[in-house]
Amino acid sequence: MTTRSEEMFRDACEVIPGGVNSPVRAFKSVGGTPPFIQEGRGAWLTDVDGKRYVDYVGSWGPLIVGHAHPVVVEAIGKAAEKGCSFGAPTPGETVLARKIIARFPSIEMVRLVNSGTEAVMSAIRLARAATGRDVIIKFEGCYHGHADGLLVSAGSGAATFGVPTSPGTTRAAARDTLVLPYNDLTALDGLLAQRGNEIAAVVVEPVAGNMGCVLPKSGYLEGLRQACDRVGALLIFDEVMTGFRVDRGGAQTLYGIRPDLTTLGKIIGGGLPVGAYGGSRELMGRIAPAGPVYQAGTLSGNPLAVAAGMATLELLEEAGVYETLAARSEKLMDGVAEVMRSAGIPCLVNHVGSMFGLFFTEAKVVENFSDVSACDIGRFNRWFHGMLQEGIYLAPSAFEAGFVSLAHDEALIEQTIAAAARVARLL
Ligand code: KE4
Repeated sequence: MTTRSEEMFRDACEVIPGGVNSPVRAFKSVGGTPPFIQEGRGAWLTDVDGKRYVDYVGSWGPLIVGHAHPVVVEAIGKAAEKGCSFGAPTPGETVLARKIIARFPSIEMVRLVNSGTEAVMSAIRLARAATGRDVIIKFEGCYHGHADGLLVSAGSGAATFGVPTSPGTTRAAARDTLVLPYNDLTALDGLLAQRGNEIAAVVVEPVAGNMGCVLPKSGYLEGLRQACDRVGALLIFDEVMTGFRVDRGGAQTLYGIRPDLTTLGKIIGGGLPVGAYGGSRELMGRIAPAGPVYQAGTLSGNPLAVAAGMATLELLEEAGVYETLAARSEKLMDGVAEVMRSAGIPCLVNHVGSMFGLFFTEAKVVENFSDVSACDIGRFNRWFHGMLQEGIYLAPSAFEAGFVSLAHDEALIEQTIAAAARVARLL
C-alpha cells in the first residue's frame, strides 16, 4: 500500500531537486522514503499518514524547547499581527543582540543574518579583511554551510553523499581553503610552519556535529587558540549548532576558550531563519555601514524570526534548564549503550549537553572524519530504520548529531531506550 508520504515524495521530486529543500532530508544515505511531516508538538512529530514519532532531530538543532512551544508560537503570532518585515531597524533586533552578547563573553557586537551559511561566510570575509590574508583552514568532517570555499571535504550532507568537494566550487575558492584532520594539532602546526603568514582564519566546530557528534580532544581547542595567536590568524568558532545547545554560552563558555569571531544560528531563531556572527567591537566595527566590509540581507533580523529567537532564549534562561537537558541526554545515551552492550553490538556513544552521537564501531575513540567513516554505516542505517519503525525519528545519516529538547521527559527517554532494546536484536 502506497503511503501518502510516498505519493508526496514522488510529487515533490517532479518539481524540487531530490524532492527536498535540503539534501540530507531525502534519506539518500539511509535509503527509503522520508516521512512528510504534517505537524510537530513538543517532542513529537506527526507525518501525513498520521504516524507519530519522538523527534531527536529537532529541525537539526533549533527546536531545543520542543515543537510549537506555546510561548514561542504566541510570540510569533503577536509579531506577525504587526507585520512580518520592514527592512528597517526594529526594537527586537537590539534585544536579541543583547541577549546573545550577555551569554557569549567573546562577543561585544553582533550582526543578525538569515542562516548559518551566511553567518560563516560573512565571518570569513571579515577575517580576511581584518588580516589582509586570503587563506582559511577548516577541518575534515566539519560543515560550515554551503558557501563555495567551505564545500571542501565538508561534513553533514556533503560527507553523507561522499562528495567531499562539490562541483561548481571554483578552483580559486578551493585554493584558499586548506583542510586538515580534526583533533590533530601536529598537522596544524606543520601547516602553519609553512604557510602561517597566509592564514586569515581557522574555522572550527568546537564540538563537531556534522560527522556524528565528535568531541574536541583535551587541549585541542586551547591549541587552536595558541596556534592562531602564534601566526596572527583569527580563530572562528562556528557555534551554529553548539551555541545555546551545549551550554547557555556555547562551547566557548563550556571549554573556556575565547575565539575572535563566533557564528550562531539554529536555536537563536527558535525554528525561524536566523544566523548571526559576532566578535570584538574592533572587528565588528569594520562591517558596513560602520566600516567597509560589506554584508547585507533583506530579511536579516526580521521581526518574526527575532520574536521566535527571543522567546526561545528566554525559555532557556530558566535555572536548571541545561542541567536537565544534559541529565536526560546522559540517561538516553547510557541506556542505549547498555542496550547495545547486552546485545553484544560494538557501539560508542557520547554527548555534550543535549547534543549526542552514536557510532557502530569496535574502536574505543572516534576523533575525526576518517574514524567516523570507518564505522559500520550499514549497521547505522539498519538502526535508523528500526528506530523509525518504532516511532523514533533520528537523524537520517551516520554523519549527523542528535538532539534532546526540553520536551523529552523521562518517560520519553525510557520509551526510546525500550525501543532501542527491541531494535538492537535486529542489528
Ligand atoms: P544553515 O545555513 O543550514 O542555517 O547553517 C549551516 C551550518 C553552519 N555551521 C554548522 C556547524 C552547521 O551545523 C550548519 C548546518 N547544519 C546542518 C545539519 N548538520 C543543517 C541541516 C541541513 O543542511 O539541512
